[in-house]
Amino acid sequence: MSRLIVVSNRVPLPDRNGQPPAGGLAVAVHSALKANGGIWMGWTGETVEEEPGPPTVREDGAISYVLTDLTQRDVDEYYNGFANRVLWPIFHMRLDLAEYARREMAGYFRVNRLFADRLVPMLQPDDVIWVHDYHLIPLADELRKRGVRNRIGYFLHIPWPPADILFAMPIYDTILRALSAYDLIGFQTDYDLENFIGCLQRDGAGDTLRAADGRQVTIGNNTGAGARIAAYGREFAAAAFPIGIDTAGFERLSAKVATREPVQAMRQSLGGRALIIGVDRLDYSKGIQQRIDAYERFLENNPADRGRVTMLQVAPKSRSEVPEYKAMQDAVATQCGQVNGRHGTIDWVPIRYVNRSLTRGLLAGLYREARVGLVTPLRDGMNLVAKEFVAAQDPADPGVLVLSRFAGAARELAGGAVFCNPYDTEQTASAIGQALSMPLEERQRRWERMIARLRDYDVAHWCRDYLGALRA
Ligand code: GDG
Repeated sequence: MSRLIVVSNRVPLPDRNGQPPAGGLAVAVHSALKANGGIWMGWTGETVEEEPGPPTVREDGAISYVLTDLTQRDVDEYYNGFANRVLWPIFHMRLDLAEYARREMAGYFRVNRLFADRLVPMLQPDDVIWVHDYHLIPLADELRKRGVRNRIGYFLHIPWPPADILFAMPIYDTILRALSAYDLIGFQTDYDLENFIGCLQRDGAGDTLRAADGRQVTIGNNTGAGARIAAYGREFAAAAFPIGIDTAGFERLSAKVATREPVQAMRQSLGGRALIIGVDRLDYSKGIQQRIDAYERFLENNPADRGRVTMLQVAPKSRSEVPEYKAMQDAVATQCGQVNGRHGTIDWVPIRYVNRSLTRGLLAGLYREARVGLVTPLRDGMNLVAKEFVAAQDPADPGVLVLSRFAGAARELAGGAVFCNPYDTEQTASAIGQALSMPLEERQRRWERMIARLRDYDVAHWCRDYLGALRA
């Protein structure tokens, strides 16, 4: 079988023993690369003063890791600029936070050209190329301009917005058109796929939108939803591939660490109180502030529960060079302090806030300790925390997932999670109450529905499905 070439902004490098970093995507893609050999290319995460020299290549068996440096200007314009101050907010429907700068747009395309220039000399004619995420949308188009005719697939990890949102972005049409250079575009859910097709239709590409085999374009029911599309003079496929986690691995990990010291210490410190847990990169899309408001409302509405619950919010810093993220960091810290000041007593702290990263093992143990997992993004491509929380539960006494209906994961976890609307403080507060008082039998029934899905469609399955469709 042909080699696989993976391109993403950052590359999860294996450790000295060749083990990929823990985390579903890295493990699954690593094993796909190992199977037929290949390359994983991306940015080192380092910046250099002058134009970056040739990429660093690290060989590990059949896999070559190819890493390129970027200049500070590249990082400011491509990464902190257009990717994280335009594409990220727009795709998460935050028009109010998008900051357009022509210079940054130009930098975004310049770095994509740099990636293309680096990649072309390494390619063999039958290599299959898989590009990841919003940082690299124009890459296939740049490769085509350099004569590359290989199969090229793209997977978008974040949501695709409706036309009225996308069209507010200058050069939205260039972005839309660039995607037609791929052979397969993967989205997290059928809702994203629908939005994407809606954008093509509204952009006038709809005249040529039809199934390539003459059938109507069809979008099905999430997994398996797909369409063949002819637009902008090219034919390509687009489909939903909801990303999973390493379910079995996470189940084992959480059971193992449950008896370890840090998790035991946490249990002891709770003194019998029910734990409510939230885990997110500190990002405005995750609805952390709305969640804390809802928790406070829950405390106000249920005086008897004060002193009987503890919320733990883990929120490692993220993208701290982007102003909106820096501001949010201060806002969340202030908000936690205010809730604790208003409701705390001499022997009870309502919210424990950890503004740094914990180890994966500890997280797995804490999820298992929790009675409620609060996952309340305002918009999220998938949200792996929701899936990890479910996989970490003790089958004999599972906790309850309270999940925003605006997370991609809501598509698969319907029937198991308690849904909430994070914009509705009162409703989210009652969802917390419902989760805390849910009888064991109902908790088990809901959990079994969710875990069955997660075991069946794990990250390895997702990876096979995507690559199967791309190679087909
Ligand atoms: C993007 C899309 C999509 C978090 N805190 C710690 C920690 N984490 C880990 C979680 C989880 C991962 O980070 C976060 O994944 P999410 O899916 O929740 O969110 P994004 O980072 O925004 O990811 C998202 C995803 O891509 C995959 O396609 O689901 O929608 O936005 O695995 O456990 N890990 C450790 N310590 C922490 O403190 N070790």
